[in-house]
Amino acid sequence: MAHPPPSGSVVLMDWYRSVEGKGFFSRIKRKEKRRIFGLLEAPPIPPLINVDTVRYKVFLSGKSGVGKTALAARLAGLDVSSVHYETIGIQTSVVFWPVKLRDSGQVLLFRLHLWDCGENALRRFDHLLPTCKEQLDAVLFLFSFTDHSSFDDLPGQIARGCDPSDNVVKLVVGTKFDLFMHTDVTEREVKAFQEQWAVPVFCIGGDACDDLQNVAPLLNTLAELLWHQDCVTVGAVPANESAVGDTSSRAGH
Ligand SMILES: Nc1nc2c(ncn2[C@@H]2O[C@H](COP(=O)(O)OP(=O)(O)OP(=O)(O)O)[C@@H](O)[C@H]2O)c(=O)[nH]1
Ligand SMILES: [Mg+2]
Repeated sequence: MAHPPPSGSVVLMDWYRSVEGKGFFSRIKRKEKRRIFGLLEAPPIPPLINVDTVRYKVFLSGKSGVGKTALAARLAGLDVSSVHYETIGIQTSVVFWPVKLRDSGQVLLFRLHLWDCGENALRRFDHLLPTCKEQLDAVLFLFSFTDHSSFDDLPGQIARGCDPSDNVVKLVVGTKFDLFMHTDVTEREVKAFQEQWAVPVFCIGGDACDDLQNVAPLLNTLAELLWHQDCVTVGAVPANESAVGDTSSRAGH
């Protein structure tokens, strides 16, 4: 994977708060909550508005109970179950997320197809992981702040989840950040991991109310990395044009 570009260098991170941004986000909302989109559905965009839709497949990886299904629900703006129901196969969902590119001012509608597979099902059925990895664009590697073994497992997860030569975008998400009384992973460890692996790390937790600002840093960064990766693939920007160091600013969101 190419080095991640500095945060906010490709997409406008706060655009969703602007008057123009709110107009676009109203297309993915209904009565102030996010709309649920089926696999064949898309937000209604009037024909005169010039917006391209770009499609990506995103896989959620992590130990059972780490919070993959909860994260998928959070990203889609849905309620999160407070009970752990093991996901018994592959569950997919669609998240639409508009962004504005910094350089061209073009608005892109990201269609993120999230693939969430129960970890125990993955171990039981060998064909599931290859299916999840087929034509994959990005992986969200999850660990839980309340379970150090899930953090220790990250390098193994990254090795299993993608091949070194692929162009898959990688992002790490630390869940249960709200359970600080039970935290088992220190910020110093997270920072050291970020520096060693040059992968952005996001901290997630708390009420999953459908507030865009809860998910905007993660979804904007995911969109930014996916778009940058595509530009590198077609040769529009050099692979290592940008710095790696900026990733540290992302932890703590
Ligand atoms: N407090 C808190 N609880 C969380 C968070 N994320 C997930 N949980 C809880 O953790 C439990 C497990 O979450 P799931 O999303 O079902 O776990 P999973 O990774 O999908 O597990 P499998 O489907 O078995 O692989 C549930 O009770 C969630 O409510 C979080 O950020 N904070
Ligand atoms: Mg699950």
